[in-house]
Amino acid sequence: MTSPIGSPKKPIGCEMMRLSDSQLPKGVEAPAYDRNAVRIGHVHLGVGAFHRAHQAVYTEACLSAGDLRWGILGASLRSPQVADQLNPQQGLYSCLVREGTKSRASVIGAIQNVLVAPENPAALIEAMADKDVHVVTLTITEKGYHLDPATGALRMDDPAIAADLATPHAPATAPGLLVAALAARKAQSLTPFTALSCDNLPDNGGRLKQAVLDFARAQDESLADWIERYGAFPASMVDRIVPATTPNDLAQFAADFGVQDLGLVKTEPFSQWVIEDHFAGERPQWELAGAQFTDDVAPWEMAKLRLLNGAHSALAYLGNLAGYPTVDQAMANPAFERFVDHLQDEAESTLAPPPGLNLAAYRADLKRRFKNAALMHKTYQIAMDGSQKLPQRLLATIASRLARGQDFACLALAVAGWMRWQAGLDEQGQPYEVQDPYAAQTRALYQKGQNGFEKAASFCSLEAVFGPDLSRDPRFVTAIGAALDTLLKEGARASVEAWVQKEAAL
Ligand code: CS2
Repeated sequence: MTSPIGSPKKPIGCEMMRLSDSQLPKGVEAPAYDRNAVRIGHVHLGVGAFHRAHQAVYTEACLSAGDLRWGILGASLRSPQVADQLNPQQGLYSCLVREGTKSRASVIGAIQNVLVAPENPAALIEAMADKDVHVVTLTITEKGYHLDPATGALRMDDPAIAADLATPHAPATAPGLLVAALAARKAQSLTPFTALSCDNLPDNGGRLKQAVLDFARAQDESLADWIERYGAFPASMVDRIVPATTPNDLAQFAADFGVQDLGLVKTEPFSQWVIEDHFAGERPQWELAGAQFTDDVAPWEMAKLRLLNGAHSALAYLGNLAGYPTVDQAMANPAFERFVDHLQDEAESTLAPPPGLNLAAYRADLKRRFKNAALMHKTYQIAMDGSQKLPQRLLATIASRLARGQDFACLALAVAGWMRWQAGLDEQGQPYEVQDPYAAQTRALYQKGQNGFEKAASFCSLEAVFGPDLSRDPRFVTAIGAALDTLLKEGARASVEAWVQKEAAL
């Protein structure tokens, strides 16, 4: 259904019914297949908004096409929030696709049930060890892999991993849960499931494989050998902008459609999934919803991380500091739009796009997507976990440019924006929370040094983020120092505007 996004038509009473099989929003596309006949064939770890607007929508297309083997069992690895939202709605939720004044909702039925792993890890392990489950997808965010950024190996000294190794039957981490389920499959003489990472990381399949094999090897060599031989960890590139659902979104949906949907997700029309064609067994026909299967995901992933996510992180730090709460608001300042163009020029020069990827068209599309005001995508949301995001989004691009002797002025200002963000105080002196696993360390690093150069030098010593090469490269440290110094003296908006003016005068 297409309807203009209007103001609430009626106040929301507490008597409003929850979305359910018998209480569907009027005029909205809903599952036409028999949900009672659906079997669980796909487990997903990290059943947040992104999964619900992305992989679950692809799986929904398979169910709608009549292949009822692929119902999803969702799992939350931390909080019961999503289970509380979806289970009372029999797993149903609406996916609201918004652009400009247009909005189209559909009810997704692919998720059958949501488990909360910490409440009952054994139930989740048992579910993943079921013979009908062939695919486990994951969106556990960058930090969910517990890998050492320098060596790429599983961090055995990480407290969560150490705890799981001590109690392998009640694991809490994704590697621990996957290995326990794979061990249970081996014990039943089943084949492994395919473990498919859907996180924004280069070589996400390789990273997941490393985490799982390292964990398994620490426990049982023969189990690790079996996983290595028969398992599959395809890489994948996922792309869809899915801002966190807000209380306003929920209220607006209830007013527009007359039902309360606490599992609502909002997203954009664009969606892409490029998957390495390497599976251990059967898989859903996700191509029915447009997924692309390929031998080599890496160039797709690199283009997306450096062009989309790199620009996103730049807009998050510089835009938020400049006083723009959302991406589209930052993009409405022509200087920020121009700055993003230049940052993407710097990034594009480091890419070797795969056949089928037209970078000019992709970038034009990105501009439109970033300007989608209906999404209200918060810069603060994107700013989270920067220490985990910076390496693949901005730093690898800088390393490539340095290796060719090229400058990286825009990328440098973006990295300086991240450093400035770690202060936890905006340019008006208002505090905000820096949500990042390294927040305590980066705050301390920010306090060191009197000016931008000294502060940048102190940050660059953080090898877990910058890696040994950039950390010690004076060209890098000096360029970031100069950018941070300008940022501290002029502020984010003036720094971006001045940079654009200087560039235009060249
Ligand atoms: C964003 C991504 O929050 C972030 O870090 O850059 O979630 C981005 O919206 C997606 O990768 C788009 O596919």
